[in-house]
Formats: sequence, C-alpha cells, structure tokens
Amino acid sequence: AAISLIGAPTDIGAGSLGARMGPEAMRVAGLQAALERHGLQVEDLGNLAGPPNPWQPPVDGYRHLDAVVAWNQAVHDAMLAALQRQRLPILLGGDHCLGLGSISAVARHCRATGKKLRVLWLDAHADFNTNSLTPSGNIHGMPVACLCGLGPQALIGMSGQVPALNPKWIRQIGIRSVDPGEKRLVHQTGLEVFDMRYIDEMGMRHTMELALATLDAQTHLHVSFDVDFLDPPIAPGVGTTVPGGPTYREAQLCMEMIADTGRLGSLDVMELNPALDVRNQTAELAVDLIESLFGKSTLMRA
Ligand code: DIR
Ligand code: MN
Ligand code: MN
Ligand code: MN
Repeated sequence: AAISLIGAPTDIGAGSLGARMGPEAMRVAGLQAALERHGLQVEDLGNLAGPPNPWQPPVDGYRHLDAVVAWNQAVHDAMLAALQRQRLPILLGGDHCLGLGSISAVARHCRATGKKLRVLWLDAHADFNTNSLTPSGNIHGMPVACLCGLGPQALIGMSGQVPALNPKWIRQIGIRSVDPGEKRLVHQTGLEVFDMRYIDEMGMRHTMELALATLDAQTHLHVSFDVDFLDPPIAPGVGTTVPGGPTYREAQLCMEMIADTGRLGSLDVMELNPALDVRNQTAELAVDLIESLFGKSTLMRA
C-alpha cells in the first residue's frame, strides 16, 4: 500500500524533553527516500500541531492530561483520515502516549471495515500504568492500559468504543522494565508479554513465530515501535534507556518476520529523542529497521 508519513512533534507524555524533534530527525535520516528506493509510494503529510509542553508536575497522577488529550485527538484524526484513503500511515513521534490516539484510530477503522486487529508493541516497557500505579505521572507509561479501558474517559473513549482493544489482540515484545503495581495489572489482565527473558531463552525467531501465529488474510497488523525497545548502545537517542534489549541482528529479524506476514497495516515510530542521540545514529538505525519492516532483504525472495 502507499505510505503516508505523519509527524507528531511533542514530548507531552514523556519524562524528558526532546522527542518533539523526532519527526525531523527521521526525515533528516532519509526515511522517505529509503522507502521509495524499495519501490514504495510515499507522501509526507508534514507535522500535526498541538499545545506546547508546559513541563508541569502531575495532577491526580497525570502530567499534562489536557494537552495529552489534544495531541492524541489530532493523531487519531490524521491516522483515521489516512486509513480511510487506503493509505498505510506511519506515525513519527513524539512520545509513546500518542500510541493511544494512533491505535484508537486503527481500532475504529478495523471495526468499520470488519478487519481483525493485532497490535505488536515493541518496547522495553509495558506502558500499562494507571494514574494510581504510575511512579512518574508520565502518560507515555499508560497508553496500553488506556487502550484496554483503564484510564480517564477522555483517553479510553477515543476509538468510539471502550475498551478500544481486547487485551488478547496485543503482543508485547522486548519488555524488561515494568513497575511493581504495573506488573500486577499486566498479570491480572493476562497481557501476552514476550519479555527479554523469553527472547534470551527461546530466541527471536521462535518469539516472533508465536507473536505472529494468529494472523490471517483478514488481519490488520499494527506495529507500535518504541525505539527504546533496542539495546541502548546501538540506540542511545531515547529518554528512558533500559539495558539488555534486542541486538541489531535480533531487531532486524523481528522486522523481517513481520514483513514476511504481508499484513502490516500501520506503524508508530515513537520516543526517538534527538537531544539525547549521537550524530543521529538512532534515527538512522530506525530507518534501517523500517526498511526491513517493509520488505528489504539481502537476497531476492522466492
Ligand atoms: C515508567 C517509564 N514505566 C513510567 N515508562 C516508559 O514512568 O511509567 N515508557 N518510559 O516508555
Ligand atoms: Mn483499510
Ligand atoms: Mn519504552
Ligand atoms: Mn513505550
């Protein structure tokens, strides 16, 4: 499908400033040209607009809730419009609180078109906090819980139905940092989490085979890629690094196996923070991985 790039330049839900520069860093790293070299048609819709980051402390367990809602509504509307034009939208974040608006749009689109939805959440973190469990108040730690119906009305209702997602539709990969209360909630909810221990023991190949096992011809696959999924030495440009992530080869295989399904319908590329990066290397790595996600391979494939 033809691709639409949508920039969401904000760090409104994050614990450090700088992810607002993520969309530009991805453009500077040559995302559009790289995809076009693989024969894909790409349009860049530019950046969305939203409120500034006032950098305030949490209120009732949420930092910047009103501004987070405004940004997510803008993301939801832009993603939905692209999907309705039969485009494959790539959301360039921006922090991961925007996964809520993005996936709410995808859920709404799948309901309208009778598609089955699967969400792959590639992240060091489960992003399953609530306002009572969060240690930070940062809403980028909460979008998966909100999508499952746990959160403030203004966020959980964005897809037009609560919950936006059945937790059974989600697969989390690469997880290695989960807060204590969050851990209990992940367990209670029965989220399917392939954590780093699992990847260490079973390998990325087996992990992805299981994570992708229930896809069929009617499936819309959404990938929400938090760049802190990757091992910090290869991807320093993120606000919350956690040691022990997937290596370059493991990440490539993960992307290649997703590409092989042919079911990718939408993508988020989140949490890239150029203020913390080294000569844009994390953005360049993200472009490299996205090429694999869209089918780049070393040899011709039968
Ligand atoms: C932490 C950090 N679990 C929190 N979350 C991050 O503040 O809720 N998610 N960094 O990407
Ligand atoms: Mn469609
Ligand atoms: Mn993360
Ligand atoms: Mn995240």
